[in-house]
Amino acid sequence: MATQTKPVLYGYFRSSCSWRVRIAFALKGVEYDQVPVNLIKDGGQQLTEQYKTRNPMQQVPAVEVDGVTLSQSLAVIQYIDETRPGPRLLPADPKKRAQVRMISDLIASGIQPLQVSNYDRQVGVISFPKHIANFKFISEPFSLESILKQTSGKYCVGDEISMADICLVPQVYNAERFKVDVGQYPTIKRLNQTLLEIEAFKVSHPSCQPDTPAELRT
Ligand SMILES: N[C@@H](CCC(=O)N[C@@H](CS)C(=O)NCC(=O)O)C(=O)O
Repeated sequence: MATQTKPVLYGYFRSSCSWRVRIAFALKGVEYDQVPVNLIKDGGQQLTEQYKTRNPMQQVPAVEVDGVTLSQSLAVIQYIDETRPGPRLLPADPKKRAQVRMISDLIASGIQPLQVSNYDRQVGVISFPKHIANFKFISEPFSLESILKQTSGKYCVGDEISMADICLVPQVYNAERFKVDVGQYPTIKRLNQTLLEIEAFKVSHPSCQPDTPAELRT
C-alpha cells in the first residue's frame, strides 16, 4: 500500500461535492487539512491557472492524498474507502454495492451537475428564470424517492451508512437552499433527518467549516 499522508482537501464550505468528501473523511476518522477555494470571490478562485493544475475541470473538490491529486468526489470517496480502515462506505454484498453506486451516480451525474451555478458557467445563459431552472433541475430527479423507497432501511441502502448517504444529504441541502419542498418526498426527508443526527454529517456541515462566513455559522 502507498505511503499514507494527511490528505489536503481543496473545497468550499457550501459545495455539496466538497461536503461529500468531508463526510467520508469524518466517517472513516481520517484527519485532513482544508484549503478553501472560494467559488464566488475574485470571480471564482477555481478558475485561476494555479487551481487548474489541481483540477483541470476547475471545480472543487480536489484532494491531494498519498502523492496523487484526485478530483471527482466519488473517486476520492472510493479511494479513501479502499485505503483507510474504518466502516466500509460500499457494502461487501455486490447487489447492495450496485445499489449504492446506482444512487450515488443518480445524484452525482443526474442531479447535481445540472445545478445552475455549474450550468451557468459551462453552458452560458439560461433562457428562462433561474428559479424555474433550479426547481426543474433539482426537484424533478427526485424520482430518486421511488428508488429509495425500495432500497432503504435505516439508511439509503439497508441499515449501513454508505456512499449513497454521503451523496444524499448534501443534495437535499442544495434542494432546500433552492426552496424545494423536500416534505413531498417522505423517504428522502426521513433519511436526511436520520443522517443529520450523525456526528460525521454534523462536523462536516457547511455551517461550521473554516471558510464558512460568520453570518452563516450556526
Ligand atoms: N463531478 C464533480 C462535480 C464537481 C462540482 O460540480 N463542483 C462544483 C461545486 S459542488 C463547482 O466547483 N462549481 C463551480 C464551477 O463549476 O464553477 C464531483 O463530484 O466532484
